[in-house]
Amino acid sequence: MKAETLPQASPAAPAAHHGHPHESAHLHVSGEATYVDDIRELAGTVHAALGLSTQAHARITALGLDAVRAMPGVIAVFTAADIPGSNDCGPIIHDDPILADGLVQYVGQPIFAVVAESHELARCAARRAEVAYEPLPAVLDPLQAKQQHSFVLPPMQLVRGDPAACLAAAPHRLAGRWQVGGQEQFYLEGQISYAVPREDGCIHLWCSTQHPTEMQQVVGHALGLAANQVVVEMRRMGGGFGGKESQSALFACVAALAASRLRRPVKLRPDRDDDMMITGKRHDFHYDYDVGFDDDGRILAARIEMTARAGFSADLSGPVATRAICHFDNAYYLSDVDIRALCARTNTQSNTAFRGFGGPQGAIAIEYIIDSIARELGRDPLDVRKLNFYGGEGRDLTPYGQRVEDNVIHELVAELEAGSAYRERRRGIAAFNAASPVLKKGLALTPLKFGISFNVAHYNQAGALVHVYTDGSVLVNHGGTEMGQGLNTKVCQVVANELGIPLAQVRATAADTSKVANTSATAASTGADLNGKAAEDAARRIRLRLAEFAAGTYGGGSIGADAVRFTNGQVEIGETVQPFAELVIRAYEARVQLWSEGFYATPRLSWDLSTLTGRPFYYFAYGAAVSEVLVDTLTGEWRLLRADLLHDAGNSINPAIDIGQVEGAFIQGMGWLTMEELWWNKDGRLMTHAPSTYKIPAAHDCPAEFHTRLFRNHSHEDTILRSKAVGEPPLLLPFSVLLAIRDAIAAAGDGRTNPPLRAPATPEAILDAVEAVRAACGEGSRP
Ligand code: MTE
Ligand code: LUZ
Ligand code: MOS
Repeated sequence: MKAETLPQASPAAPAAHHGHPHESAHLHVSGEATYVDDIRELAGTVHAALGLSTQAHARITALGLDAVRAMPGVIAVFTAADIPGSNDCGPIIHDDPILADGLVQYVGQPIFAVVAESHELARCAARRAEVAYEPLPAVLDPLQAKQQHSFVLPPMQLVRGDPAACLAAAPHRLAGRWQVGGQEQFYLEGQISYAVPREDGCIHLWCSTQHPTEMQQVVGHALGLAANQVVVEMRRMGGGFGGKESQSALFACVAALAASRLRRPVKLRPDRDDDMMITGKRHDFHYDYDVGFDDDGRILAARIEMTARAGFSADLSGPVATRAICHFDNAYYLSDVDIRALCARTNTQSNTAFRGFGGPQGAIAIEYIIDSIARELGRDPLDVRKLNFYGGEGRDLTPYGQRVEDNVIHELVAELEAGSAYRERRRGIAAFNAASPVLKKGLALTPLKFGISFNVAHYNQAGALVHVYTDGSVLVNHGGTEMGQGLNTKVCQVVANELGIPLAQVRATAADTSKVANTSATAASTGADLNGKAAEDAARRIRLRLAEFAAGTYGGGSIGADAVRFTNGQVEIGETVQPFAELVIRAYEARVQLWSEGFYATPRLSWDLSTLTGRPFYYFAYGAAVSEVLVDTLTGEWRLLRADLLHDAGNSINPAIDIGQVEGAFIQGMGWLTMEELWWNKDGRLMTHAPSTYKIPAAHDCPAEFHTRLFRNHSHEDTILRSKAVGEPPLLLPFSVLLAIRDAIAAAGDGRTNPPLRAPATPEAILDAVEAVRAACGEGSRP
């Protein structure tokens, strides 16, 4: 694989804007990194397993647990009746039972928990339950739910201008239906919670979660404890990808319930199959669209209704649908639009956050539409895209009323178009296809614009705690969680940069609700933006105190605190230079406070949920990708031959980590759009619940030619060190893979016929589309 990886920064390199290794890289590769299941178990630890519903929708008429209790090694069985507080772990709307109470709403829903001496014994015992059900009608298809007006939330709608009149007046119209599938988060470390009872009814919980504060709250509510009785600690996750934003809650509550009832440490670690059967995934989306455009392909009006599979409860479906609505525009100015989103209630897992959080599902719809417009008009899709970009007179207002003030999509796409030799390769591919009846190549360039901030304004805050010890070493704690994305590395870089000391002198500790309170989920890509700023604030307070002390002590009365410089581990006070550690010890002796808290709240945000208008995002991140594929039109198999990615991470805090995020998101999004397929049987049982039946991309799916670069940019806003969030936006880059496959399929016909290619574009979907194109173009186009 050819990848332009940046040379790794030496430890002596400046802390910020250099590709320092991930703070735990040496622990990851040696197996020493401690995940929750690696924490040495306390004496008396017992293990829980969950008993799951086998029915999609039913009343429980009898819950026979005697055989479970009778199993050797079983210590206790708990049901909803044992929960002293509220039987609910829903993040926003309280419709998520911890354990089903009389009613089951999907196959896989936990009904009871069994605690035994070992993990294996608990799992075996759980299967001995005899549950009698009275079946109820189950809805397994979101479009059927829509027909029945069965939603978990009221429909949402955003209208601007006069889309109906503009559609009627448009010279060209294109209407259709389309769909993209859901996606399992497939974190390598599954869900896990380990709860330990502490004195006076308190609980200490190690939980693999992106949201320690919410775990603290739901455990408190379930057990009837005050927040100050529950401590949640999270050193690192083996991936979260949104799947541990809210849905770590059920496991946290069950482990804590059992620990508090038994007064013993309890670990709950579902295996992969149970994890996939229980937890929600990315929402699959179903679209009905109607667009009007002119002869060049400029969109004059658009109407879209998006139906998302919410599953049996609301979970985060509301904010996911809102983000989908606010990303239907992607990088394009849409003057007259009608955008609707429906959260369909189905008797399946409750869908939740997944990298992009509805943004990808919103934006891919307009990309599919533009791709269709271009083929309809016989133009290169890139030209139609450029024509519709934000920019120019009066073309910078999003449908939700936020002005696009930091637009770089024109420059970014121009750079990628030239750097990837898009036009030459387009010609080469046309020549290849003319001579190749079975194997067809396809090419696509897709842009992205992604809004950064939680679309719930009050989540956009963070806190941090920085300790400077008397040897000059520094410990930072902040409200964010590490899931492999490099957040701790970046926060350490920020603190080192602020104090002017080598990165090696700064260490980050586990997220801990007893150190920084009332944290937000590490989500919406805001981890570094929020916690970096909070940590910078804390470090700055210490630096200012040190500067004042240094000026007073060494400045001879002539140097102000603001003239004291902190660089390279030294402190310069005019002509006097003190090693940082030396100044620290002197300051300690002078009784200067050497630790501080810090806080940050994102400015300039406003959002009116009733009208879906305001300024929900602090800024936008941009990017674009070119993908080239080779499709076998007889088997539906395909390969990604080359990908060129150009992504805007602002003035990146850590270019090496950010390139890793861009490449990872690209391949993960490619999996979503081309390989990963969720399939429920007619009884509503998810049949793709293990790696044996659910295919995620692997190393060999990376293209042989893989060029990833960061776009040279500075954030327009006062973001942390002028960087931009990078966690989720590049998940939109692989739109180019799907549309390159569609381009190749179109070449199997007359090139002007739009292949009806659904996502995921599995070989079956590809063959269906090839057949449809060939049928539409007549027998003549057969090889
Ligand atoms: N990268 C890794 N390695 N593991 C993850 O679980 N989650 C993604 C992204 N990158 C994830 C990841 C998601 S969904 C989000 S929202 C962001 O990281 C969260 O971290 P950040 O805000 O610190 O970027
Ligand atoms: N909004 C958002 C949210 O944009 N991203 C998120 O991850 C999120 N999570 C919870 C609530 N709103
Ligand atoms: Mo990411 S889906 O916001 O956890």
